[in-house]
Amino acid sequence: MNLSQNKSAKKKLTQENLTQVASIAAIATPQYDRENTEIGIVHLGPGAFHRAHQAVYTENAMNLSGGNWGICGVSLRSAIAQEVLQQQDYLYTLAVLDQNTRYQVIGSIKEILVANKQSDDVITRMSAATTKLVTLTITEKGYCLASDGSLDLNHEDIKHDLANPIKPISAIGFIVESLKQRRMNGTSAFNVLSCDNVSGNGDKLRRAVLDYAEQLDDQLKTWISDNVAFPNAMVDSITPKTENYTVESVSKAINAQDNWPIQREDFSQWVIENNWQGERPDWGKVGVIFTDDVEGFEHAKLRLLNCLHSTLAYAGSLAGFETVFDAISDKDFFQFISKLAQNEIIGSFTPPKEMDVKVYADEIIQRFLNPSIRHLLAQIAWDGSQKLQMRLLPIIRDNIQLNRSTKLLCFSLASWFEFICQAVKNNQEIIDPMANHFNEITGVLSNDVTEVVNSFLAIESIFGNDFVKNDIIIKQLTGHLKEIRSTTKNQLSTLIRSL
Ligand code: CS2
Repeated sequence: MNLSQNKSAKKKLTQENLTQVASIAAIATPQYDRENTEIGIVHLGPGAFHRAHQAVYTENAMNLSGGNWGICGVSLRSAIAQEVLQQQDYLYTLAVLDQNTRYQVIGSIKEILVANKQSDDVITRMSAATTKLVTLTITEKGYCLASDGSLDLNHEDIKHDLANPIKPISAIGFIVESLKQRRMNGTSAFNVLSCDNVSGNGDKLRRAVLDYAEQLDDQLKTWISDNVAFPNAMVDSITPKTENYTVESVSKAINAQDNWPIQREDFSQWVIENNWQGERPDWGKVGVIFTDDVEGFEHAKLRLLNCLHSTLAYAGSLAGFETVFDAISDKDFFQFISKLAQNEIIGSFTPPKEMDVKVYADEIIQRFLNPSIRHLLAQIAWDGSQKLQMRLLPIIRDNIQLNRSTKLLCFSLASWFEFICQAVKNNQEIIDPMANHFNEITGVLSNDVTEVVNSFLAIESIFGNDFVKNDIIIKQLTGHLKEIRSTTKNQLSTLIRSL
């Protein structure tokens, strides 16, 4: 999205112009007294997904039941969201893309702070007694974990924060510093709710927070452990990034200039582990599921939706497709994706008892076929080194354990290898925290597929140390990589058909 192009003669979407927008019958607007609503939630990472998902559930809960659940979004690095949204009183439009597009102006975000410029303000906000809940979408890499699940004490951000705990830059550093302040001030703790596509996200975050606190103060660690809940949660809604056409079409529909609307599909799901006490918005009344078995939901979502997504992203990009819709509309890709789901993913995990997992998988593939959504494969391809650890590698491991086939899963992994190799060869930008590493590993430019596979599998922070010793996996990966390399872009569908 090029924000500088969005100059228009229209009035801006602001609190003042909200009545005018609300007069357009088809546009939903906040129904609660927004100006007198206090901030009760601090959200770390107020990107598109947060604004399309948790902020919307909170908006709907306040529309229904009120409450002081305004959100303070904390951008950890970039100031863009603050710059753009401040000018529109933090209001923005959600465009729900289905057969007909539905629009809702969201008012739940009331403030955005930028952590690397306003760290004191962030800690003040997080320590305030009015803040009851801290939620996060910081992506996989934000958890700063080592491959054994502990906090990576060698991570640059963590090293920085441990040396400067009152001026942190990482989400973990902010959480611990503000809990420390609350404890000192006699303010009760907040609960922490992770909303990332990370399996066991609450448990992983808890571990990271406690490991960090332990480095500073054992008593603080114990206090956090006794007082803070970190429920696990599964989140789902396909949210393609905002494009210039989104800005134009939304501004036209609401007859006011919205410089950063958000688009997403109609389907949305949020399942939260029911293991916490304390106040929260009336989410249960607006569709959030509270359950004891969040793991089954998490597995189903990460292994079906996200794994299939990444497979489409890498294999689909190699075949020259641009969007999820384009790739899944190809009949060979459709069949391959369905086969991968049925033969190798379903059966690798225990789904929740209320879920018919075959129907769930079919519904996901139907969601990919939504013609109103232009979800770029390039967007999904970001951060593969982190994402695949959550959505692909655990399935391969479980299938090995269960003596099940890993052939198609290895095709997906080999597609990622080739995707990275081609990017390095062609000097294209790789959006991944390990991009520098990929540019440096020797095997990446090799014509010998065995060398390529071994160089990737040797990256312990991604693959641990089991894959590199597994001859069957190595054979499948080298075999697929060879096939991919001896196939032209246009023939990749034919190759996929033969799998
Ligand atoms: C996607 C997800 O970008 C990606 O990696 O797989 O963002 C996906 O769209 C969401 O998890 C859907 O809930």
